[in-house]
Amino acid sequence: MLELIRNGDRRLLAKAISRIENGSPDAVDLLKQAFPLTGHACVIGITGSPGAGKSSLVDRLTEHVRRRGHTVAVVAVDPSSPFTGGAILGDRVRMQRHATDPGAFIRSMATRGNMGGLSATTADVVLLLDAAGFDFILVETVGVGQDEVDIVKTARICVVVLVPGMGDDIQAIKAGIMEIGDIFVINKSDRDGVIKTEQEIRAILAMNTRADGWEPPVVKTVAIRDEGIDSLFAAIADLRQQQASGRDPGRFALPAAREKLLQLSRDRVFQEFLRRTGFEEQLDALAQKVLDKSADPYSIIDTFLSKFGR
Ligand SMILES: Nc1nc2c(ncn2[C@@H]2O[C@H](COP(=O)(O)OP(=O)(O)O)[C@@H](O)[C@H]2O)c(=O)[nH]1
Ligand SMILES: [Mg+2]
Repeated sequence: MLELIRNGDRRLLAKAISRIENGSPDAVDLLKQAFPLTGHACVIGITGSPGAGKSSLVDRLTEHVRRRGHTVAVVAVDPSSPFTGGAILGDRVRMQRHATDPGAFIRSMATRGNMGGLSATTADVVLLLDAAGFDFILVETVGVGQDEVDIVKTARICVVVLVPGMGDDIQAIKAGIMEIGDIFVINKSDRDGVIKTEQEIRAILAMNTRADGWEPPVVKTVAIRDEGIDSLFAAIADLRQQQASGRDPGRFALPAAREKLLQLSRDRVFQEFLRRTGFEEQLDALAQKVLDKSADPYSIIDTFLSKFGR
């Protein structure tokens, strides 16, 4: 299957991604095979508030990267994204043109029902896309919530998209998102307040220096007019070059690998617990006992854990 995917079978790729999303057991085998083949792709996370213009930028970047002859995969984890059907028709039509391009692959993630959590699933999908041979992988996420931050941390380069006149928003998101941004974009720079927003961003950035010496640039874009995309791409290229020469795997690589192992062990031990003890089948009866107060939940778990340990 992996061989065919690497040879460009997009339908099979889409199917494999669904299997990863559904937590299907054969997905694990595929990921095992895919893992040694990863490391080629430039994985870029693009995050920011809903409506900031992430999808528009992703669309322009896709175009830009394709023009340079690179292949690109887009993963949208934004429930309001055009790819997931949440946006206006015009946006969806606009992205459609990439659908017929064999060098571009666009996929939206199901935001519910992922076994091991959304960020873990997204990381596995990115792993597969990397092994599939894409030069660039763009991951669009809404910049709210821990899941989103975790997703972006699996990217090698993080682009934070802001818009003019969002002073309060910057304050609100700076705790989570500002520290993970490698490149800041002020999109909708056709609007008022660009200078003030840039000052605000720079003020926040000035408060901490990074261990890797990188100084996050602030790039102004107007996605709807295709303005500033060259500068954004140049900033990405700069950071890539620094990363390549430094041989460092990224600020979040080690914590992400640790988290991955913890997550997998939690999932696997839990699955094994359910399988060995028959806990799930008895769940209703047990819940009733708790309601009747004929048993407390702690003692119930103790009983099952002792079964599990034998
Ligand atoms: N004025 C202006 N509108 C923009 C710009 N970029 C995107 N938009 C519009 O902003 C809206 C939200 O864009 P979208 O890309 O869907 O944002 P997302 O939710 O962050 O993915 C759409 O109506 C876009 O056409 C821009 O640079 N200037
Ligand atoms: Mg979007």
